[in-house]
Amino acid sequence: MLKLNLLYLIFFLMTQLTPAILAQETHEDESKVPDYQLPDPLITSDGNKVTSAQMWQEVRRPEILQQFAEQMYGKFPEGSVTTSYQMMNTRTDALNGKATRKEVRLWFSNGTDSTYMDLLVYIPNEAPEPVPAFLGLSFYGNHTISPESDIILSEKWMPEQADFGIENHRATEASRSVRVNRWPVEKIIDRGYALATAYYGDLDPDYAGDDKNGIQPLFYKERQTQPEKDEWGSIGAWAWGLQKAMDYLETDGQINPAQVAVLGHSRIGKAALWAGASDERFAMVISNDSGCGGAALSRRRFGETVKVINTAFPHWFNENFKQYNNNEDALPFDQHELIALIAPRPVYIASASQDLWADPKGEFLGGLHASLVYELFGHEGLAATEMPPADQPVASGYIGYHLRTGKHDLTEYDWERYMDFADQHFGKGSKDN
Ligand code: GTR
Repeated sequence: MLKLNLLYLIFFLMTQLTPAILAQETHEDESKVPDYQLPDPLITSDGNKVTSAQMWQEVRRPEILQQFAEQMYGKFPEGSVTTSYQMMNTRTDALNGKATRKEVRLWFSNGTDSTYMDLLVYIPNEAPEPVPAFLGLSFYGNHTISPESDIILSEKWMPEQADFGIENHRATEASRSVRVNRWPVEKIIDRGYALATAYYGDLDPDYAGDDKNGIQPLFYKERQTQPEKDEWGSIGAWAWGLQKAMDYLETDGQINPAQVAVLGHSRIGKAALWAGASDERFAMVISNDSGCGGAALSRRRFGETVKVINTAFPHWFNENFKQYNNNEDALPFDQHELIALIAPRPVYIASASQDLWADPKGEFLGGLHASLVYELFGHEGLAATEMPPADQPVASGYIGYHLRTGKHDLTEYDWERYMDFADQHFGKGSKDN
């Protein structure tokens, strides 16, 4: 008993003190940003200058992609995991008749074990089909993002959150619709877009120290108990799930698979960027407050740093990434090159003024320094060289950016900008504008 109490005390102190210790190591003070030199996306690993879009696509892009996979997000493992689709529910009268709503269960199986991800899809009834779509994962499940109360209640593990009706790590009826503020479903439908979403914990529950849950074990080779040093962590698993959702959308018929924008907030924004960088089927990528390990430059060491993120969330990136703790200058890349991997497809990066932990300026610079790759394709990247004032989006080029006034969140203001950007690039006039 005494031993158990002692263990509990150690655990308690670690969880309480670690963030405090880490916070002391960080700063949110522009004058403390060190001098740094960013790797040049347009110099190949054997020192040649990239001079054309073709050379970028054929030589340089694959090099950078491989480095991000091996050194940071982890390689997607090869293996014979198959996917099958089970249509759980369909309604054509969702949202008072405005939308068709489908719940599709994607079963992943290696022949012995299986697991699933529930994809919730809303499609506008009045827009000409096939429609463009937004695809993104949520933090608390499909039943939280919609005002409708007949959506499958997730049975998967969730982080405790009393305010959201989560008890013993499971959602309850009280969890329904608690996240509608982040998902303006009806507005998205009114503007002629479909929305597809799934719970990120269906792919990998977001906690460290257990390598037996989520989808990774389906890929383990005999006697393997955890991903290899260069294989995927949780962010890789979430990105993989987005790719599987895309596989489904390609078969749906009501959705235009050539116009799918992948979007994510915060840690899921990191996953959306990685999904869009590694899978060229995503026609647009949207990073909302993705910060460290997302759109923000690591070498600035402003707010959250590589060491801090790897310590607080050791399961997000691969093992190799830990060698860059307090060693950012040794990274073979920086996050501007993650954004460059998305070129020439449009990408939108958003920050929030009070979200200094995510380093808004570092996120802006991530976009700015990706611009020269867009220019190779004859596109303007970010249409500003200085960070714009709050609430003044810069979105005329292929890299959009805004700094929203307020805190770390995904708001209606953000969504409106993303829909404007999608209107612009998907060439659609929505019904009401
Ligand atoms: C924070 C983490 C960030 C960001 C955020 C979130 O604790 O430090 O990197 O991912 O969580 O996902 O809300």
